[in-house]
Amino acid sequence: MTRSRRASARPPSGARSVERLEDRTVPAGRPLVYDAPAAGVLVVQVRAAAVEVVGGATAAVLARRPVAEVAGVRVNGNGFDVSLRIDASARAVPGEVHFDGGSGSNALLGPADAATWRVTGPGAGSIVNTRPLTFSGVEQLRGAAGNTDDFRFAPGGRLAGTVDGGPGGFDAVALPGGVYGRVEFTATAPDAGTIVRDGNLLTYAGMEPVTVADAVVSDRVITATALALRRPAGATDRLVLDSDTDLATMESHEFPDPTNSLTVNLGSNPAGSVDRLTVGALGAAGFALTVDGGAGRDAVRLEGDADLGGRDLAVTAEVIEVTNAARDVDLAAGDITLTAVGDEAGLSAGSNLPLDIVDSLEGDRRITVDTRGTVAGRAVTFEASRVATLVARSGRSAAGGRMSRSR
Ligand SMILES: [Ca+2]
Ligand SMILES: [Ca+2]
Ligand SMILES: [Ca+2]
Repeated sequence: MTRSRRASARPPSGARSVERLEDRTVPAGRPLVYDAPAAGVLVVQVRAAAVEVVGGATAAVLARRPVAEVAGVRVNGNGFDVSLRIDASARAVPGEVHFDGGSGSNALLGPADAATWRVTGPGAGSIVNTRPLTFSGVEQLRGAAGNTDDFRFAPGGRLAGTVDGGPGGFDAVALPGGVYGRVEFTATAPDAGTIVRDGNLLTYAGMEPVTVADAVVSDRVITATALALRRPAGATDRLVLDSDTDLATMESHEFPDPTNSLTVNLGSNPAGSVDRLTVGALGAAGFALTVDGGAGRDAVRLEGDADLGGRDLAVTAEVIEVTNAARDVDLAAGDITLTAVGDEAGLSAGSNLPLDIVDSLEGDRRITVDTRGTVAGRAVTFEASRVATLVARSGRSAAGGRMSRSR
């Protein structure tokens, strides 16, 4: 039961002044405290006007007290590997629900309805919806399936394990605020990856967009495949990296311009595939831009105007294009270095040596610059070359190229 207090009448003249209080609810009972006796999954819920702690596997009621007699719930992991699931009905608990995982490995499993999570310290934070729910000593956060989970990590927010949005629905990671020297984002699956903020590692899974809103970052490094770098519509100081194919290899990643440099690593892709990055119109951008295709075949296309304000532009990929069928492309930067190179190991020389190295090997290292546009820099360097490691089978030697005998 709750009651509200307020001072109603103005005090008579000369009487002691009485301050008018806001309406407030005051839980009438005392906290329901449950210390886990063993590892396992626990659930906090409200059933039949009672607050319950039940076993996740057995649904056995472990603790129960009428709602009217409860002022907050505290579940202690008590040193065990305990996970706590918050049933949506727990919003009817009077007062605060707190889960202290303690020294064990602990997961907090969110409610089935929409939840906004705030992680403000190491393994600590809250779910802020209609009822406050706080947690500490927690290693894993997991949202429910098919809902909206919004995870917000403050600059000091850390998690030793994984933050998982859960299957389906629309779940997001946001990293609002903060000033960082270096932020590294690595996509490991369409909905999973890592974010390292000055050494603070965050591992995520089951997410749709990832946004790093409002953070000030000097050097930003992003490792992900098959994507486009562009400005959101109407924006002049924000960027979006996202997949440019139906077969998404990462989720959308939006962030403010870094103050010093942006590095995009396309990473290693398997033989027969091509990592493709399209760089749209960046307009005025005051950061150095480095794109490195990494291992595997890579194609980078610069198809919009960009002025890096005297900072350098460097692109390394097998195929580099500065072109746009619809318009001129004007690039301005400090040093501009476009390098179309790539090692290709294990190419069989067969039994017909010497190879025609020019025709066979150089055809797919290419830099294309549309002459309608301009490429203006302090030093502009284009290099296209290929290094092949030939594998001879019968002791013959290759003419040209680099040779190794691996079998
Ligand atoms: Ca713990
Ligand atoms: Ca979810
Ligand atoms: Ca690659």
